[in-house]
Parts: sequence; structure tokens; C-alpha cells
Amino acid sequence: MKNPLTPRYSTLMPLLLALAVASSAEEKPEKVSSEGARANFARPVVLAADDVRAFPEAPAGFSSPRANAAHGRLERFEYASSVTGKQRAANVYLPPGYSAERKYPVLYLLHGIGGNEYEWTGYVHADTILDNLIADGKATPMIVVLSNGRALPDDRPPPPDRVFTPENAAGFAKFERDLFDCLIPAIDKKYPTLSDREHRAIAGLSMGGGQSLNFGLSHLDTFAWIGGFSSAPNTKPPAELLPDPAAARERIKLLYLSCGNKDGLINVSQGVHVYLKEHGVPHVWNVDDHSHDGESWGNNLYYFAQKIFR
Ligand code: FER
Repeated sequence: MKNPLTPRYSTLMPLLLALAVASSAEEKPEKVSSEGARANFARPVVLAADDVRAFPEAPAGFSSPRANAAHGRLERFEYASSVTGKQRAANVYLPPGYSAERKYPVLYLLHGIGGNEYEWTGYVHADTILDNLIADGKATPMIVVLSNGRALPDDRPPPPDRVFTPENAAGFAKFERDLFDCLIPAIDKKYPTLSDREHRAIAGLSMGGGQSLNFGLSHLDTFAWIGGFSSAPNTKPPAELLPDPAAARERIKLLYLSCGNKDGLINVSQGVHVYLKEHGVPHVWNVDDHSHDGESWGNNLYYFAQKIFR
């Protein structure tokens, strides 16, 4: 006979999940610390039945340069920031065959807490992923803005012992005004962009995932395509992110959430996914087999980039 005092795993599951999700309150910049981050990364992963892959692993070579494919180019872009009082810089990807006579949609791609405007093109190879997708006709030729999301007078990545600090985290919150008031207008002025919401996307990894959800979902007049990959605890609580699910249902063209099933930060994305599901807001939920790493981010960019501007 079964011991009636030992609940079966399946009875415990919803409770464990509720606890995990309830503990995913937004971490305000002033609370950020190395100890807190270590604890967040070390959280046990509790998976629900629908925390599964939406897509297979990207095909071999998806992020490797091809000798026979046309390549886009990266250029340096500078703009004046009223937030930092300084000139700031972004890297801009111009797709293969770029012509100033045409008009392009724009993807803003945001980096993580220790990164900068080189993170996505560095070990994740975002430019090569796009080159290959565009060569195969799987993605619309687009401009990609690789911004620096740390809106501080000194926006260089801090040394390792200063990454998880209130000062560094505050820079990521301050980027909201820099993005909307300075960077987007400057990009639309310099490049041949399609500048309506349906031709502008925002996505990011980790801290940049949190920024993308926080800034994108509160500015549906600016972005119709939004992606958060392995979003960090800077993500606002779901009910604050999406106080008006009906408007979200109507206006969002794509809301894409992903996280690795070996990533201790997954409770952040699970909380958003559960809320979206409860409120009937369509979204992609891709839980892959990765950790908090470039494999997951490259894979999810590969799928996200195919779905936007379509
Ligand atoms: C935290 C753990 C991780 C946190 C941020 C991160 C805001 C971000 C990680 C990344 O960008 O890779 O507690 O607090």
C-alpha cells in the first residue's frame, strides 16, 4: 500500500512550480549583487510539462561563415546621448546587397550584463547567422543595430568583480530613454529604415532579454516583434510587463521567449510564459537543452530572425 503521507511527485509539481515562479520578482538595480546573482544562477530548475522545445537544434553550420555566401557588413555608428551626456556607439549590420536606395526593417539586438555592442557578433556570430539565413531566403534582409545597453558615461564592460553591481545594473535601466530618445531617432535619420512599428523588432540575451521585454512590451507603438532569450531578473513582473493583455493580443506580431533547461534563471521566463498562457496572449515558448550560453542565444536568434518582418 502507498504511504499516504508521501505525496506523489505529480502532486508536488504545481506547488514547486508556483514557488519557483513566485520567487521571480524583478531584481531592481539597487539590489543587484554578486551573491544574489550567484544564488539566482544556482536555482534548481523545475520544469513544467510544456517547458519543451518549440524548435529542433539549428542545423550544423548555421553560425559558420560560408565561402560562397554574400556577407553583410558591420559598421560603427555614433550618436549623441542626452542620457549620458556623451557620444555613444553602436555597431550596425547592413545585410548582403545593402543599398541606400532601398528601405529596411530594423532589429535592435541587446547584450548581457557583462557584454557590450560586440557580444552578439563575437562568440554568438549574429552577423554570420543572418548572412546565412538571408542567403537561404529564410530571413528578410534587415538592418541590425547592435547597441551598447549600458547607458552610463563609461559604458565599457566592468571588470569581473564589478559586473553584478547596482551601478552596472542601473545603466541597463537607463538605456530605455537612451534607446527611445536618442538611438532610434538617430538610426532612422542616418539609415534607410522602415520606421513604423511593424518594421521594428527588439530582442536580447539575458539582461538584454529583460530590457527587450521591459521596453518592447511597454512601447507597442514602437515595436511589434519582441524577443527575450534567457531573460535575466531585471525583467519586470509579468502583470507589470503586460497590464493589458487584450492590447497585447491585438498589436504584437511576435512575442518570443526562450531559455535553456539548464539555466538557473529559467524561473524568470517561466513566470512570463505562465502569465501569457493564462491571459491568452499568443507567444513562442522555446525551452532548449542549453544553459545560460551562446549556443542557446545563437539558436534562438536563428529562429527569431526567420519569423520577424514576415
Ligand atoms: C542576476 C543574475 C543575472 C541579475 C542579472 C543577471 C539583475 C544577468 C545575467 C546576464 O546578463 O548574463 O541576479 O540581476
